[in-house]
Amino acid sequence: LELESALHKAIERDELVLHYQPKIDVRTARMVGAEALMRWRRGNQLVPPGEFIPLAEETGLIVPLSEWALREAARQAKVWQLNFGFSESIAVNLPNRLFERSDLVEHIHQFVSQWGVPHRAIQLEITETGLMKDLQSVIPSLHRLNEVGVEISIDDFGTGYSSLAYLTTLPISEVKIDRSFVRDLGITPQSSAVVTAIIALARSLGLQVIAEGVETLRQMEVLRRLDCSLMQGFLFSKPLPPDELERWLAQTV
Ligand code: G
Ligand code: G
Ligand code: MN
Ligand code: NA
Repeated sequence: LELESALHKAIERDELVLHYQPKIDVRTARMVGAEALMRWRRGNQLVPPGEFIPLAEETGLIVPLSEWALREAARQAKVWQLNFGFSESIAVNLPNRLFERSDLVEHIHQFVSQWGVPHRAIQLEITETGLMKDLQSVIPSLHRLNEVGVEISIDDFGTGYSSLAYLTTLPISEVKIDRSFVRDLGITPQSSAVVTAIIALARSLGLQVIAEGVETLRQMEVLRRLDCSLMQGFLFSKPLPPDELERWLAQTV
């Protein structure tokens, strides 16, 4: 309960921060976008999302928290646009209950207008499991977001048993191969079979495909051989505070 009221105040007290992990195109070794990951600066501690997102979801605080993240990502995109000519998108993780809200598109419109960035400055990640669980209530948002130019990426892909038939009807632009398959690449034949299948599926649907959780050169090489050149992971960079992302930002122009 104490944590809950502290989290409640965290937004107004300006205790939340976004860290950013670059998405890399290994063909050029350049950043092609970044994923925003929330942290809570509590006293001199930096609390990772695993320790407060579940509570936020239970208590409903996830709604103002997510809106804060969207607004902050739009602001950051503008700052990087001005300082570095940044024109890629920042991916924000949203739980399905946000996609179920009919005012999601209006909120995003408000934030990007406020900061004067295009809608495509914001990309949204929804987990495959979340998507499939509430498919019917999430679909209207996906279409409306797609219409205004906000791209949707399916996070943790390969873990959620989604129906191929459904996927082809959804206005999504990217799938992120789940870290668990990437981890076992070059170790178990099953993992490379799954990754090969995901890449083939994504290609045939005209989707962009990115591998997350890339930690070793070996994994990177296997992925390249499978014709997947977009990657994210500790091999390239952990999630960084905004000022430390500058090394990558300076390369995007
Ligand atoms: O950064 P870290 O590895 O601790 O993130 C753990 C999990 O928290 C990840 O699954 C990530 O998607 C999720 N997460 C990080 N930031 C946010 C956020 O802003 N909103 C939501 N809903 N989840 C987030
Ligand atoms: O669920 P989601 O994909 O949003 O999770 C993002 C989380 O994954 C972040 O907390 C981030 O710190 C973590 N992460 C990013 N790169 C790597 C990596 O290479 N290895 C591992 N184990 N975790 C990573
Ligand atoms: Mn994610
Ligand atoms: Na993920």
